Amino acid sequence: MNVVRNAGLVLAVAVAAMAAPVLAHPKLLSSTPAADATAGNVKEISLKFSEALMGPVSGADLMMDMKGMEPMKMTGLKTSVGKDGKTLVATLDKPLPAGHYSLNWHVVSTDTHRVAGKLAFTVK
Ligand SMILES: [Cu+2]
Repeated sequence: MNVVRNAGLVLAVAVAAMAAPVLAHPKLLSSTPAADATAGNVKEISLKFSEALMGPVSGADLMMDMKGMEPMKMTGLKTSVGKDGKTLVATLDKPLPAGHYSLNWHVVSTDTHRVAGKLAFTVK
């Protein structure tokens, strides 16, 4: 009886230990511009995450979306990790022209977990 009960306890502890790192997946907390927002004079896009990021393997592509056309990749985008270590910052040489955009981002947290997503916004 005791052996069976202890085996169950050991298993429960092992499952809890395995589940713990999942909590450390980088989660997007907020962004500027915000998702689906309309903004003016956008020269920088920042995404704040819940975990510290590894800069060299985190990045993003900015696409301009036009009706009836393939999304056009915007050139000159540079990405880096902000001073807080948890913000992905994408900067442009000059403010974006008016239009609809999608930022396809990917980040790797310091626990090596990779998460990707898409941020859509409009520039007026
Ligand atoms: Cu993780």
